Amino acid sequence: MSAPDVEIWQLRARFAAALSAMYGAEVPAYTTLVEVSEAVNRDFVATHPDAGRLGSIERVTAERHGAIRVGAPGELTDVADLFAAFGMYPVGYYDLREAASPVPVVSTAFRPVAASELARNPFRVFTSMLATRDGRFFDADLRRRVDEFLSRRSLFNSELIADARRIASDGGCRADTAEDFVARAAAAFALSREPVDRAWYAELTAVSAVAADIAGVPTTHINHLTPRVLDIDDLYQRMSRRGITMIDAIQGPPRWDGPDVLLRQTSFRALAEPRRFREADSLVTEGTLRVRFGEVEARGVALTRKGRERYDAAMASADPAAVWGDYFPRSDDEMATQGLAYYHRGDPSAPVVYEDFLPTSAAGIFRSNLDTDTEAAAVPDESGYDIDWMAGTIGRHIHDPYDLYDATAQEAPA
Ligand code: OOG
Ligand code: NI
Repeated sequence: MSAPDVEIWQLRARFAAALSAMYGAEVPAYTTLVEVSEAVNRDFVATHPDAGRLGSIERVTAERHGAIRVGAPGELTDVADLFAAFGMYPVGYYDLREAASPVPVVSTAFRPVAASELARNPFRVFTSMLATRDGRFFDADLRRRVDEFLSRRSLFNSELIADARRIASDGGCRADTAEDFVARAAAAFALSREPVDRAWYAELTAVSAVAADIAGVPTTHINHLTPRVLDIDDLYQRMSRRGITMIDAIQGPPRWDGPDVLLRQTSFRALAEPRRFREADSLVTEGTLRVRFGEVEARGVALTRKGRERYDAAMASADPAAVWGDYFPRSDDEMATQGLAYYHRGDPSAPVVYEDFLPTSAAGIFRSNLDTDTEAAAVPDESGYDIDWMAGTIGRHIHDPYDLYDATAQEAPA
């Protein structure tokens, strides 16, 4: 085809906006969170002359990440094909089964990989797949029944995926098809009105609330959509003052007066949402589920491998805030000199922003919003899940975040 009217990045921006509008209609507390985030950012910019050091206020205000969860390898492959039409590619492999309190999923994040694309629109989606092959969480009988349930559903229709593949290879689409394509893509993540099978959902919940959220229902949905703020401590206090109960702590590095690194996140639990249930006698009743929540994040400078080792060591301390200054210098100059963080062309006034996630925070965010824990059985893990398994399954290279930061650091700021 001739040059597309609507480019991939414009489709990505529209997709992010469509999901935001849809999620706001589904979860009203999200709209409150976005409003408070915008107020925090406005006030921060007004009082901090260097507020733009981690990104323009336009980018930060428009910035969101989403989280979705799927059940089967084929579903993950469809997600990869769909997101490629928005210029979002898999970056990083996160194994949340390895967390101190395990969650039975393996994950990646779909996002733009080039700094210039991130600058145009940085939308990213943390995507998790249920680890049904891992015998520590699913015995053979349950695994068989979950896989059978999953094989009967179809999260994305084949026309949508075929259109996505075409758009990805054409680098965009015609103006008259863009709106419809974005609307159909967003609709695939809407909360289903189909009744939930009460007994099946309850059986899965007993094993893992995440398993129920993923495989207890016939479709997938946005689990959360996260705005970015420039001062997450301020956000936390403002939300608490509005009577919204936040989780106990901000996840990730502590607040301090030196350069912010990586990612700090916090969340609140969404209110019960109305859902319809199919009971044992086939009657449909009204009920509620509390699964979805609101999350917010603040991003800092990306750490090098050496910086990340420091980070992990500091976080392993009983009180990271108390010892942070023993691990990290107080200025970007020193961070750059010691090779702890990425800066564009070595210029300490030009941090490279961290664009990825943190497995410990991710596991913490997952779990803080669940009612029940998952017990892992003491059997060997024979699932074979790892980054190579995932890459082979979806038929795509999974980018190493460090390779991307190395490349970005060679470039002038976008
Ligand atoms: C994903 C949790 C991970 C984050 O921001 O670390 C995540 C989920 O709950 O599905 O979104
Ligand atoms: Ni998240």
